[in-house]
Amino acid sequence: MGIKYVPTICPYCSCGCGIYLVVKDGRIIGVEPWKEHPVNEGANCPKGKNAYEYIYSEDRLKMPLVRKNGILQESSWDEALDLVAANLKEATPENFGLIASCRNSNEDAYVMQKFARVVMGTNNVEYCGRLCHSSAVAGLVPTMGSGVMQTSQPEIELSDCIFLAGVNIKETFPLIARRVLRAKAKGAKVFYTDPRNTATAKHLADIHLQLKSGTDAALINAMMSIILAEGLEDKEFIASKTAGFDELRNFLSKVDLKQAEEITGVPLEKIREAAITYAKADRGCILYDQGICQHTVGGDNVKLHADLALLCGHAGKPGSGVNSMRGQINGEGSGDMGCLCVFYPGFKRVGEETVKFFEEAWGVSNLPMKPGITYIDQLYKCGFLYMVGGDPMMVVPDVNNVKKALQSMSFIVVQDIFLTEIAKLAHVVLPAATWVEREGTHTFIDRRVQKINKFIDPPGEAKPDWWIVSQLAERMGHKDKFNFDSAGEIFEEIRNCVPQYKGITYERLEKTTGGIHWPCPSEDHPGTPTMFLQKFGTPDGLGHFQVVEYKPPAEVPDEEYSYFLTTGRSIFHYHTGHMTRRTPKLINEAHQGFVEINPEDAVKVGVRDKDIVTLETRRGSIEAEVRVTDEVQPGLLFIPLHFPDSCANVLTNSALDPSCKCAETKVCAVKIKVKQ
Ligand SMILES: Nc1nc2c(c(=O)[nH]1)N[C@H]1C(S)=C(S)[C@@H](COP(=O)(O)OP(=O)(O)OC[C@H]3O[C@@H](n4cnc5c(=O)[nH]c(N)nc54)[C@H](O)[C@@H]3O)O[C@H]1N2
Ligand SMILES: Nc1nc2c(c(=O)[nH]1)N[C@H]1C(S)=C(S)[C@@H](COP(=O)(O)OP(=O)(O)OC[C@H]3O[C@@H](n4cnc5c(=O)[nH]c(N)nc54)[C@H](O)[C@@H]3O)O[C@H]1N2
Ligand code: SF4
Ligand SMILES: [Mo]
Repeated sequence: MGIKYVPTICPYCSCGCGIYLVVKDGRIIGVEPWKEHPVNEGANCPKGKNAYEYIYSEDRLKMPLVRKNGILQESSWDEALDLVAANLKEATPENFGLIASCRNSNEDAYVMQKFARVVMGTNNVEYCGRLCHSSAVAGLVPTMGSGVMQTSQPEIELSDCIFLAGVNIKETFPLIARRVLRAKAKGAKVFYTDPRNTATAKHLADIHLQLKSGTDAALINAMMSIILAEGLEDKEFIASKTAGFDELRNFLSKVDLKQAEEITGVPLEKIREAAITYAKADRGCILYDQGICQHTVGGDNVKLHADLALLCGHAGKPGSGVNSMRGQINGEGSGDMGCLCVFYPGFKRVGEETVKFFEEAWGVSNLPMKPGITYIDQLYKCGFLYMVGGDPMMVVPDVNNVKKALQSMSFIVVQDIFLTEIAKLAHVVLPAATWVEREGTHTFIDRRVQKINKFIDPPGEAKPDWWIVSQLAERMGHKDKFNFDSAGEIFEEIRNCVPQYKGITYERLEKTTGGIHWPCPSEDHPGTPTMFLQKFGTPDGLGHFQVVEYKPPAEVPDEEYSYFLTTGRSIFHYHTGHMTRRTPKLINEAHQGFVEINPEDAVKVGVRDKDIVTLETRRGSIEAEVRVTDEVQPGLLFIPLHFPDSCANVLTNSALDPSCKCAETKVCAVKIKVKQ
């Protein structure tokens, strides 16, 4: 057999870049650029350039594992699935939880939630979007009617003022950073909020508002108050397209700008410059991410950014809006498919009408009517857990406590491609096929649905996620509702239940490079790159202003824990690092955990580059290598979340945002000392 160049999509972040994989004798041997792909036009970040290597890692799971005499041992599929089915039959709708994966295709995710609802009779089905973009729903549904990205990636280039709110885009969405650079080349101004002086601050921002951790609300209220004082609000837009302005104006008239300067630590002149630049822009575009979300006030922060856009009329046009940057390859799709405890597929909220719709669509009765419990609650409250492609032993705050909760569960089944930290605690581990070892669709950041084809075989007996869960459903007496022979059959069922996907077919996707943006109501509809062109998605079609006061984080430094700690990402690694740490070129760039500390603080603590320090919070302690850098401001430390040996989430605070149950992983108080 000769060499084939197979077009596909990068498996990591939600940009959805095209790549060619070079395949020889059924094995991938390289990555080549795909120049015609509209998302990235042949460019890729280091992860995309090395996209496939992890799938050939020696330690890929190849057979199911069953715990016998305390040890996980290889078994047949029949033995493993019978055991899981027998255990799950003991669970009740209240004490069973299923956490689906952002690695799942839409087809996988759809079958997962159907399993939870039809077979287990529960809405306890979630995915990692809860730790990530749940605040988009809490903040954008009341203000604009939907938590999705509002403009498409290419349209960002049309903007003349881009506000990067808590998104280190240069490292986390490198191919969108390229769009920002192109907009800048045409004259756009870029401002950026982040307590760290990141690559984004250095390479993209014209104005860096280097605020203190967790003070975004004070900053945005100050910006809005300046815009009103200068008379720069968009009066016509406010009058015709919004509601609730008078309450907001009253509240803003009392904002004390000097106090805002003190709270945020940002000079007032800089706040003023950013506010005026944004207000005067023709198309202001807010791109936001975890820097404003992972807080006890994440939902409130999102509301405030929506207020700012409404005040200046920056929504409902290409290259504008308040854009939630869902980060995972299927971060949008797993939510669209209903892997959320309050939403059935198509964001149909749990309730009588929705249940009636799905009972008819699926030909079943008694679907659960009561909202389920969220990701972190499932870990603490359920006795039976089905964990698919994700690792709460690394990504959920206060890992020491998570471990205790998991160890006290009656039964855990993990479905992954590697023996992850949570898999090590499981009773049964099921081996999954990766993204190019099965067929399916994914929905990327700008609601762009793209199809990924199978072109290599999975190792050993690894199987597609949808196949595994369908087999389980069959063993639990529901074969007729899970009788799927292919991903294509599942997609047809999705099209029937999810109106936003109605007009998207496999055939259309095969013919379209770069996919189709939902909503796409019919097969002759071109898809919808920009949301809210005519009106907002709220019941009355108006944008609704919200009044939000600044509240400090749940935990701030004191005498004993005297530094702020924040956590996040590096360009070379992906979350748990289970995939990127198995990629030689990426692990060479960053091979172990580290803590960033400002040069002034390094002198105070008495540490130098590469020293090992102990970091301690009220939850636990870890060791990490020191990196002395001006990327963090004095008083702030930063740790990436990618390394189990210096696990950031041993330290983080499990305080939750009451509006969406997202955890405050962006700020807590920490102590640093030289390792004894
Ligand atoms: N390389 C890489 N890329 C990724 C991922 C990855 O793991 N690795 N993950 C993907 C996913 S799922 C997601 S959700 C996105 C996340 O993308 P980002 O949100 O960009 O990633 P983070 O590094 O978590 O956080 C962004 C910034 O928030 C800042 N920050 C901390 N506290 C505050 C605050 O109080 N206010 C403000 N304004 N900023 C603050 C941090 O200093 C950090 O630089 O990335 C996606 N892309
Ligand atoms: N402290 C702190 N914590 C955080 C964050 C933070 O910024 N700071 N960010 C949060 C955010 S935004 C997110 S999105 C989460 C991410 O949290 P997770 O989703 O748990 O992290 P990933 O590394 O993306 O997990 C992917 C898993 O899927 C497996 N996998 C890969 N392909 C497949 C497949 O085809 N099928 C199956 N079944 N498994 C597969 C991988 O081996 C890996 O275990 O972390 C959250 N936690
Ligand atoms: S930007 Fe995202 S999708 Fe594009 S190559 Fe990098 S990781 Fe892959
Ligand atoms: Mo995320």
